[in-house]
Amino acid sequence: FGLLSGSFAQTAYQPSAANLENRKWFSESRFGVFIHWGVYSVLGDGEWVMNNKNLGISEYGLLPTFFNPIDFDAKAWARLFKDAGAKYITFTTRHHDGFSMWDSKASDYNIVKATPFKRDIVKELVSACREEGIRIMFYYSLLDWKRDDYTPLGRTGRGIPGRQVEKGSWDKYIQFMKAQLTELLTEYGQIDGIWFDGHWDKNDANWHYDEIYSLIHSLQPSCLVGNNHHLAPFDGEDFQMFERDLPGHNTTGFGTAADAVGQLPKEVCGTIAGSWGFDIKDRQQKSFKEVLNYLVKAAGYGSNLLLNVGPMPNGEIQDYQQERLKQLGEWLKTYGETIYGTEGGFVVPTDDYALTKKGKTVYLHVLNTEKNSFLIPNFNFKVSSLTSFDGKTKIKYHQLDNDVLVVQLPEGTTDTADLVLKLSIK
Ligand code: JFZ
Repeated sequence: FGLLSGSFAQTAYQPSAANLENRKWFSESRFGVFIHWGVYSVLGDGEWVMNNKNLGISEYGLLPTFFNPIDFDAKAWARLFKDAGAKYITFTTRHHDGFSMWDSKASDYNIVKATPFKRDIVKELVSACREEGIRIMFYYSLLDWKRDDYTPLGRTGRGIPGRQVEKGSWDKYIQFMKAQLTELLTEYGQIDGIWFDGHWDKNDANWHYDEIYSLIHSLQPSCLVGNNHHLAPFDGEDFQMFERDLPGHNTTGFGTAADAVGQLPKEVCGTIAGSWGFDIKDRQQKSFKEVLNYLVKAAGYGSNLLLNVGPMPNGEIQDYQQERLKQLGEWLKTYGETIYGTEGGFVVPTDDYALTKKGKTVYLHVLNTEKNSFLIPNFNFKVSSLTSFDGKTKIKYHQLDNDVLVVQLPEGTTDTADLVLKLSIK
């Protein structure tokens, strides 16, 4: 009877109808753009630079005084994301450095009060994206490297010079987060999700998720709560995220989420560059084929992809990152029906293929065209035809008794970023 404890407690979260409706929208949207942008971007050394380089409170505190992104154009960003085919963005409203990218009443360490720029970036971005029909989610860090009331210190942030610790003030910190979340959820219109991060800094802390999650759901019932804790979903969460990993994989080694793929809508996040925040020695730039495979494999798992850009301190997004987004958008113009609103997860993707499905049509994404024939196990549908994506060319296949589908690629198949085939099933 041990199984009947915990999640079956009377207080278990019951998502509202509006929330369930929004989960459906989220699952169908399949592609969002993640944006890591903050005062750390000035140094061009990733978003962890404060911690990695042990910058003191007063030293790091100089960054806001020269954060002045004169080329920031929210409308240009929103058009770029729209053209990329993204359905939503997730923006870092406050990362681990504790700096708020909006005009926060709860903290003066913010974009309007502490920078020469003085513009509410969250506000500009939200209204520009909304105009393009792109929905908004907010990344919000639970972990804070600056505040005195973030105490006791967690795994990170211990070596930061000048850091004060105000004993016994944890409740004050929780109240502070609630005040900020209330601002974000009352002053910026409809917000479709809050993306928490930093739990892993203090795995055993009492984060008061019951209060925080219910605050969010009471302010905006449709707002989806997710948390990058790398564990099985907690009560009150609406989607499950997988950082730098496809569902069920654990290459980061951060947690046990790999063993705990749940039933909630899924989202995989990853980068175009090697890092999340702008890195001037950016030497791990992904090719179009790599980012496209990411999107296609995520869809093959029944998951969204949240693909990250790290804008520069001048407010522009690096050319090659813009180019990747545009390439995805071009591709999606033709092949969007194989991604948006599809089902995945019925056949586990491999490096060779990923499958998605809509009604009686199964889309076979061939990721490796070097093999001219390959086997797809656990294919439980009876096939009535297999053709090229445009339906014009018939492709050879046969089905074995043990649910193995054998596909034979036509001779002369050349390497494209993703060869898409179409199966009609009975
Ligand atoms: C987190 C952030 O630290 C990172 O800066 C970025 O925002 C990313 C999307 O999320 O990455 C993690 C997550 C987990 C751990 C470390 C970094 N961990 O478990 O140690």
